[in-house]
Amino acid sequence: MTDPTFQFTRAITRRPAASITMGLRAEDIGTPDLDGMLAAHAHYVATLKSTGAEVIELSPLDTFPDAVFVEDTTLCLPQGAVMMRPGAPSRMGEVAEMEPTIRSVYDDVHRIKGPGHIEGGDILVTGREILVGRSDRTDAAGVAELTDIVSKWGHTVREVFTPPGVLHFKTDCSLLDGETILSTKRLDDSGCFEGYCVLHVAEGEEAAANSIRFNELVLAPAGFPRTAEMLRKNGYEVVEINNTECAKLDGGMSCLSLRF
Ligand code: CIR
Repeated sequence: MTDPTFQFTRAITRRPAASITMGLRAEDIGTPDLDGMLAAHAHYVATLKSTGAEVIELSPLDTFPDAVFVEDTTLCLPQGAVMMRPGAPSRMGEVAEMEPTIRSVYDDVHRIKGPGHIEGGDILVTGREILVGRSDRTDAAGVAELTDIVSKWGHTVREVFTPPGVLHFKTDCSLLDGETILSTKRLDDSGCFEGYCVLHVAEGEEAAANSIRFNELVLAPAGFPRTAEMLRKNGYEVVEINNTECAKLDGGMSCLSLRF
């Protein structure tokens, strides 16, 4: 039987636009280089495809500098999809840009209407529940509206908290299989993963926590060798992808695709 938390037949990505230099960032650590980002993005897409999945590759959207981070626009579940309502005002319009593609692949599509906000980066779907991290981008009203929608599909939502100063819940964690989570120690210390099997990223390699399990592979950001080795020792097949340019905009592996 397939496990919908990490076995996927499709993904949606969007190529980075020249306006990526204007993307949001918590701290300025340098302007992202478009060519470097395009090369890493191509490797990312090729890796998803190498597992046999179909990847719908959307065109760059110059009007929305952060549109490459498609994960924040939609929650994709086996039963249907939910269009998000980003907490970042400059990202709101990305949702309408994504909706026609989502409607072309899903029959049941809902929208977070507001007034709350919620971004896909704050949502971790595990084998037993949906964890939603309140953050600067996701508020209680957004979590409540999502809960109303997905509980009709039989899902349980648990509200948790993203550590202060961390952009999204999944900036600090990822799902390795239905029951196993890769997490920073600081997030795990909050107690939100009680009952799960948790693997910690190596100390000083916190940015490696934003990885993704996609079919037989774990896509991990390059440059975190101790975490990659730990994952391999635990039996995971790891592909390391250059994330230097996306990291300048607080982005990582999960942000770059919708997977279903
Ligand atoms: C932002 O601040 O919204 C973008 N620069 C980065 C979004 C990363 N998305 C994600 O973690 N899901």
